[in-house]
Amino acid sequence: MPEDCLFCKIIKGEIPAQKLYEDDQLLAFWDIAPQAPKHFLVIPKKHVSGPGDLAPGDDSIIGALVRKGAQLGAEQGITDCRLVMNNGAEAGQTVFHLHMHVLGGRALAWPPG
Ligand code: IU
Repeated sequence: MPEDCLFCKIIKGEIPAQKLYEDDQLLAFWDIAPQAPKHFLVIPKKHVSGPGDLAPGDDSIIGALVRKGAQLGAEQGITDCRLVMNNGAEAGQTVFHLHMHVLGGRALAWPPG
């Protein structure tokens, strides 16, 4: 776990976040710069830098992440939502701790910019 990872610091409670859900494996919190009326992130507690850094043993984490993200979205009234992971800086990744965005509450354009 890198000392300077901001999401690891959120997990440890060293940086504040508006938490939506937490269990032993996952944490979900509202995005501080929402891009839609409802926008939260779901992250694994295990530090993985991004989708490209996943190992075969992490498959269950991703299953839980996607399933929980969709479930939380439905609970928040966005059954129709976008679940997205940016993989690498050119794809828009700015925090290098794996996270899935869950966005909804308005019509979302496709393709993204
Ligand atoms: P990205 O896919 O790496 O670009 O997404 C990172 C997101 O993390 C971005 O939407 C930020 O607004 C969000 N975020 C946050 O919600 N809380 C924080 O403390 C930090 C970033 I740092």
